[in-house]
Amino acid sequence: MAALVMVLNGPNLNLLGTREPEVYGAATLDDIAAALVNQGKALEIEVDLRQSNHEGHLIDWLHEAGGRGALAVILNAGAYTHTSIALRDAIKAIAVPVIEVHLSNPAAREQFRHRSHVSPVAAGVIQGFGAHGYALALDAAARMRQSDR
Ligand code: CA2
Repeated sequence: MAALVMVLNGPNLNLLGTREPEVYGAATLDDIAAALVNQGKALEIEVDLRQSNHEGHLIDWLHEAGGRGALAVILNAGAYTHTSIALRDAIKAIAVPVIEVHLSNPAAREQFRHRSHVSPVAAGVIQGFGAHGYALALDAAARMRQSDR
């Protein structure tokens, strides 16, 4: 059975590819999803990509990933990264490694983006590589599975 990786995206990421391409790139979330599904086939990983503008949806999906025994969650929590203790608690509550991804490099941006509530409970962080960061994260998830064997 193929391992499951859930790719969860937070607020405003539905707008990817339509505004601020100089910051977030030209790829849409559909482009990213198609590339990840394709990459996942080669790795025997089922990729389930979702986006919500609502914090509670992201929390429910993290719980779902835990319940389904996902191999990993790739999480770009958008601005909730910098504000949400509830997301941090949800990540801590599940026995699934969470790989934090950001398209931009928040550390090189405004001060309020420097704090992440996700990073201290994440398995690792990939930021600043645009849409390619998701591919790097899926590769990292696949390598986690190999190191379990
Ligand atoms: O760089 C990232 O991936 C971020 O998670 C993106 C968030 C931002 O608040 C984080 O600090 C870093 C914002 C996502 C907004 O997405 C848009 C996409 C296109 C146009 C406008 C917003």
